Amino acid sequence: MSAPLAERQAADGLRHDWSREEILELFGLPFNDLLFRAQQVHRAGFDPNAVQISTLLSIKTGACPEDCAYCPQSAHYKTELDVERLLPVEEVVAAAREARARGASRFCMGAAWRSPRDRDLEPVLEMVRAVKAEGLETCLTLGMLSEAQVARLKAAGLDYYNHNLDTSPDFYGEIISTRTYQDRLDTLRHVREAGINVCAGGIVGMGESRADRAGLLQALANLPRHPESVPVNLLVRVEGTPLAEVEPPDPFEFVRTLAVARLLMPKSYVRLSAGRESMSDELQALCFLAGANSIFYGEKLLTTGNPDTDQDRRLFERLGLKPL
Ligand code: SAM
Ligand code: DTB
Ligand code: SF4
Repeated sequence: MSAPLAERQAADGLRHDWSREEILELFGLPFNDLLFRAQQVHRAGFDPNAVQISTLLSIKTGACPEDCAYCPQSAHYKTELDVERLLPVEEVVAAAREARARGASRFCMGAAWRSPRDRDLEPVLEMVRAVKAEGLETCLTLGMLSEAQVARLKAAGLDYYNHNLDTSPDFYGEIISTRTYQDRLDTLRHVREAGINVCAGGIVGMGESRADRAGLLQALANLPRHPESVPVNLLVRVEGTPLAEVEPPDPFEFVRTLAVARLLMPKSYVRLSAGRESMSDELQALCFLAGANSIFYGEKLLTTGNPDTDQDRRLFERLGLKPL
């Protein structure tokens, strides 16, 4: 029998009982105070100059039945996107080898599904086994999963599963109508209970309020266990999606979100995720100072652009960062 919630929460020595007000207080600190605190917590848990790097590949692109308002892959919106069926395993392995040669330690494969059909899962499991055999950690993001599907992923040796809460429970209905917040929490629970590492985060810049950003971080930090990896994406505004014209947030607000994520989840890798292409090197340096310690590396995210690897290598050199 599993322990009562309170005991499980105490067991890892981390807090899982953050109130919205406490989180908003952190958001409201003077910028220098917030960054100083976040950097202190970061140093207590991590090598401050090491950044984990993962490479992404879209293994099935577009024609997704969900209506996520930010997403170029939703079939509900008319975006310029080449729809692609599930890639052959050999093509995925070739991309993984290239990613490893460039220095990535984890390979993340994403599919534009609401949830995988059981018959689609077998080739994906083969990808996991083959990518692992190349000496890389594996991560998948395939949408919603049942317990039985999660068990199959675990048996194939999957290291991480990415599934985002995206925003606060309050703002969520403005962004997605085809699946509920609870559906997402259920998938995260299945992944956690199967013993697969959890990667869960969200998006900043969708027109949400600071209270919504706090609400997203509250939902993540108050999970029974913190996700091992917390991607914080800056919205990539894609023409044809309902959010194409939304006003970008103040860049310092994005940095604050990373810093508060670091304070709430001191042992998690906080990923400076989508949106780096539109950021200056100076802004990215502030993100690392705020406690971000992982990125996506490689010229493409799933369907949109990411900085050139040469540019990232130079940035790491200039900042004295070492890739993990
Ligand atoms: N279909 C699966 C799902 O939704 O879980 C997996 C792929 S989906 C593209 C993975 C995540 O990418 C989304 O949850 C969202 O947080 C992020 N994402 C998608 N489009 C984005 C955009 N335009 N800007 C920033 N992040 C985005
Ligand atoms: C996550 O939080 N961000 C990544 C990964 N998890 C799968 C995806 C970002 C996608 C950005 C839009 C695109 O390239 O299609
Ligand atoms: Fe589909 Fe995932 Fe895009 Fe939502 S975020 S439309 S589920 S691919």
